[in-house]
Amino acid sequence: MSIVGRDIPHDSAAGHVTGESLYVDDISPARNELFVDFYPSPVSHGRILSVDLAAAAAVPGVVGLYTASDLHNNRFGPIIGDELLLAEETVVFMGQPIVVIAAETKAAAKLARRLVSVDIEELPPILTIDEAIAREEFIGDLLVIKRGDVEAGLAAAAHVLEGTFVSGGQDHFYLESQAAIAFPDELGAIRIHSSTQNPSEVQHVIAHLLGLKLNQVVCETKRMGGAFGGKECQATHPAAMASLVAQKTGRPARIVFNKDDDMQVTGKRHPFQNRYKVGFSEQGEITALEVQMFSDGGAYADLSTAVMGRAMTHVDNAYYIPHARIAGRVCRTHTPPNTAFRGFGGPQGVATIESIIEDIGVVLNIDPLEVRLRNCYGNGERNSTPYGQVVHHNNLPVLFDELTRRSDYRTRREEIAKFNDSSLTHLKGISLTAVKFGISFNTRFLNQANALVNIYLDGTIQVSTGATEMGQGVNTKIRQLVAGAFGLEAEEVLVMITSTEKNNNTSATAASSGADLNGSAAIDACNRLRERLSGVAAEMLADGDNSDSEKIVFEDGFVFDESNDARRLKFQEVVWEAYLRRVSLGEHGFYATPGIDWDWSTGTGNPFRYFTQGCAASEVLIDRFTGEVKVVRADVLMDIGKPINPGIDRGQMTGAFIQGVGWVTTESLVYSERGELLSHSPTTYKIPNIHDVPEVFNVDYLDIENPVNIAGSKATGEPPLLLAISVWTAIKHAISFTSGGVPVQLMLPATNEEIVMKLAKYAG
Ligand code: LUZ
Ligand code: MOS
Repeated sequence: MSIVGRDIPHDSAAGHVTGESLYVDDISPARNELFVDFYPSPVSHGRILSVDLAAAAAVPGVVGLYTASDLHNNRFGPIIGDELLLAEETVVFMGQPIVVIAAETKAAAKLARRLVSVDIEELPPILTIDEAIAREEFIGDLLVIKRGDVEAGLAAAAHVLEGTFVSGGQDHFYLESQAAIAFPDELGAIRIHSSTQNPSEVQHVIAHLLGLKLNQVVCETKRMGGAFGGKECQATHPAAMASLVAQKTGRPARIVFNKDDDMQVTGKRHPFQNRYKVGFSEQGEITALEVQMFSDGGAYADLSTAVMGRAMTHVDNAYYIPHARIAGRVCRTHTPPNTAFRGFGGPQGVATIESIIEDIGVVLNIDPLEVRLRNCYGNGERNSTPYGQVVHHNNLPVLFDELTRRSDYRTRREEIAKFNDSSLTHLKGISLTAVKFGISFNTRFLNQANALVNIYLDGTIQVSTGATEMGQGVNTKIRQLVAGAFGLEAEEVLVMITSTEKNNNTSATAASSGADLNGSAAIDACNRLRERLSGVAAEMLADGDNSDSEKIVFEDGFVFDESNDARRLKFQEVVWEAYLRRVSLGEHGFYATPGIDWDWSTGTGNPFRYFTQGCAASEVLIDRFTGEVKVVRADVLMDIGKPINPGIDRGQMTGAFIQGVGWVTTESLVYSERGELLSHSPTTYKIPNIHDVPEVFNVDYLDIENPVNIAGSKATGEPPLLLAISVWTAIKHAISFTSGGVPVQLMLPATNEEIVMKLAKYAG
């Protein structure tokens, strides 16, 4: 049986548990190494009048203090290039770095940070989406996707519902904070080890800011202790600070953000405010949808316009909408630039339509599941998205049907109505929602990857790709794919450290596409190696006769002719013979996702290679007096193709769902009126723990081959997070028992406080 599709353990599972796995801050200190810290802006918006570094410079052990003028370039950014590494005349968010500090010890750096004196004239900050809209402070262009005639669709509808969906941000809360260590190399070069999803971008940004050529900067990434999108772009800042110090001092320099700094100065998931008008029939069939989406981009563009694009292409979710106008605008505020976060705008789009559907159910007094089924994308008809991509191989109808049955949804919904009638202390709610997540970067050129596969003389293999391991198991999947290509056990293959030295111009490990892209590139290399080895093996097996390399198979560590498997060569023997014959045992592979295109000038295209789909049914129990929520049961069912490693995908489904539960319930970012993040540690920012895992939690997948992706698999990193929206809609369902037939306007996250306030409001 092939190693592909088998449940082997994560290649670092043991190391994660024993502590042997190395993270950036575990790398033994180099002789001469410096600690790097920075002075953060104490205000959200202001004009810098003067910077006085004398007192900080006098601290024993302080080696250097650097400001914007010490950089070759200060301006960068992944899409728009509007970002400054170090503030110049103005500061635009609280925590914005102004001075980089290099010191012999952490204590000296800390003291210097206290003694830096920056005189700032405080200016009024824009801290909310509403203020930004009022002042017309936007980032990028107005984005529009439209189909059909929305006005006519609304006019013809039996019902029109208007409302606003509001969601808050979310901190990535990776266990390993942002971290990097920079080593000066000969001839001005820099070698950097960074906790980044995007080594090539770290390379690019450092070269640009320090005035180096790209070939003078090498970025390596062994692994991250979680990332979740937070290290797709924002790992560059600490890496650049450490590199600046390495360049200026000629000494190794390490920076590791502490948790409070990390939470206060890095961007989050984008808050959204989506204003909508939806038209629907008496039976709940959606005829038209108009949505104006606003996101809080923070002070700089970062990836905000791409995040908005994904939000806009996901607001349809599982549902066919004949007439649609979807507009998106990124607002500029004086908060840290918001960034990629697992789902990348998708959750904010999907939550909007799922909320709308919940409300349609309330207005029509029917089960929202009936509304979902009535509007679900079809097969062969009613299956084109508002942006024109057809949903092929649509498994949503099967998923809805199967999960409704497996979760016993209908019976439980009836029981919940009875329970709510009789309980004076508690309310229950249940909801079954779906996800259809588009797989591919919505920026076309990012959908490429390369790989290096080297076979050694003992028959073992090293593979290197641009994929970065953040705990998600991409290395294990690539290991299985490569081992499978040669009929070997996983142990014969090692996935090596990610480095820009081996794989050039790589994309971030992001958009759930790490294994798809890099696994495909690795297999491309393996295919050519196998062809060459087949030629050698055919000659070895032919004993002077004509050889047929087409018939050579690699299985269980052996190489043989499928028409005559009596004679089997050990893989290692063939490798050795190839070496003696001077046949190359190394190969470079490449993959570019075919068939994708996108055009913002029309808001149309086929941005996604395929869709990962799923459904979840969640039941909540709410304490009427405290607003406390418990998810008592959740059932998750997904189409994830043929998993390369079912256990790892199950882990992704489980973890993403729970991370989503945090987003929709407890993870509330609280700011002061000056824009200071007050909830910047685990004591004030509540992520889910083991007690928040549903008592009954069924996670499963349909075993359906995906014809358009590597080994028939589908991406699983982000899509399951969006299924936690069923917990939030279940809360809406519970509260709707008290709202007297009126749709429940609920903030996301639905914190205990939010729930209590809504219950109080409806109680009068
Ligand atoms: N990053 C990106 C992403 O640059 N483009 C995307 O479409 C995307 N999607 C999800 C996560 N990261
Ligand atoms: Mo991402 S949100 O870095 O896939």
